[in-house]
Parts: sequence; structure tokens; C-alpha cells
Amino acid sequence: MAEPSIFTRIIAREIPATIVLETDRVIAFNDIAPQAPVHFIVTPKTEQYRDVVELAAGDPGLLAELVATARRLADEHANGDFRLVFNTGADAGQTVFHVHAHVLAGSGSAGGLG
Ligand code: DGP
Repeated sequence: MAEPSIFTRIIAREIPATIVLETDRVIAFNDIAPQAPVHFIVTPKTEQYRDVVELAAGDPGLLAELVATARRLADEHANGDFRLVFNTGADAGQTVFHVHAHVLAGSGSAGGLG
């Protein structure tokens, strides 16, 4: 069996993280290496989808929940404006193959996340 992803281990509280929101199907926590004043990872609790393409095909409702979570976090932690980034594939910078969105917000959040 494959090793659980780092995000599954955060969900299981095996690895500490600053969790800012959790629902039945979605969790959000501070990125360990923030690229903006507000930088959250929003990810499904299931790791069955490796990237946003698989998630969109397999469970579009869950993708919509990720987007709604980003909206809520940007409202609660910034002025409502945000960037939503899904790195998709290693060449695009994806390092964790458990689908997740980067939610970037706050003054100066435009640009970055190379
Ligand atoms: P990506 O490169 O798109 O796969 O993004 C993975 C992100 O996950 C990266 O910005 C750093 C973050 N990350 C990796 N390991 C940990 C961890 O142990 N804790 C937290 N909070 N974030 C992590």
C-alpha cells in the first residue's frame, strides 16, 4: 500500500499544522512556506484524487467545495480578494500529489508562487 500523503498525515493529526477550517470533506491549514500574507492549503480529506483534473472529473461537487472554502477563508482572513492556484504535475511545481488549492490573499499577494 502507498504511504499516506503528508496532507493525510496532517488530517490525522500525525503532523502538526495550523488548521483554520475543517468540514466533513475539506480541511484548510497554513502553508508551511507562505508566499503571501495569507497562504492556506485547502484540500479534500480523501487523497484519492492526485490533482485538480482528476478531482474535476471524479467529484465536481467536491471541487466546488474547495472553491467555496477559499471564498470563505479570503472573506475571513483578508478583504475577500484571493488567488487560487492548483499546481498540476511535477513540471508545474506540484510536490504533493494529493489535490490541493493554494489560497493566496492579502496585500502584495499578486505574483509569486513560482
Ligand atoms: P505544491 O507544490 O503545489 O504541491 O504545494 C505543496 C505545498 O504544501 C507547499 O507550498 C508546501 C506545503 N507543505 C508541504 N509540507 C507541508 C507540511 O508538512 N505542513 C504544511 N503546513 N504545509 C506543507
